[in-house]
Amino acid sequence: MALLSILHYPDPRLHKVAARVELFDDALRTLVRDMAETMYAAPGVGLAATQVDVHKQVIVIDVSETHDDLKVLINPRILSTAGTQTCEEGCLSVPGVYEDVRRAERVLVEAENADGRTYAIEAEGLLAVCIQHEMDHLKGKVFVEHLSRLKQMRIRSKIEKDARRKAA
Ligand code: K1U
Ligand code: ZN
Repeated sequence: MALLSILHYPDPRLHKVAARVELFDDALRTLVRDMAETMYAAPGVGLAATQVDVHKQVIVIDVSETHDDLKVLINPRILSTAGTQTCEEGCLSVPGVYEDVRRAERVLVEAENADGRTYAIEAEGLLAVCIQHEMDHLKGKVFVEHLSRLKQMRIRSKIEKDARRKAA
């Protein structure tokens, strides 16, 4: 297994649109294992392949406290949504930034697992938020892009300031 490097906003590679997975082979299963290891080590509750510079529709999520409920979503598609919720989100690609984002409260999602079997997940609460956040990554969208222009400008200045401080 291997820890993968996570791209940091505003890296333009975070805006690439991920391609559908057509081949469910050992290379895909290795990617899934490495992504899960990277997510748990970060630590985080989700990770999209885009964030590790692999532009395929692959997501790993585990919102359990015990790290024993890994969900693998390949080629995810939302079948239906209900309600709205506002939840504070973070992102491993935007370290140190936490902001409220409004999303659907419940989602019904269909996806393939690492063996290519199609299954459905009905999610609510943090799992629903996390699925929507990670699906945004696959479309090239980072959560800060849900915020106002002013907030985005403040976040960019904070990131630039942090980078200057780190380089000094
Ligand atoms: O996409 C990512 O960068 C992962 C992100 C997922 C997420 C979290 C919260 C709301 C929406 C999406 C994270 O995992 S950020 C880190 C985090 O939330 C966390 C870290 C350790 C323990 C619990 C949560
Ligand atoms: Zn993220």
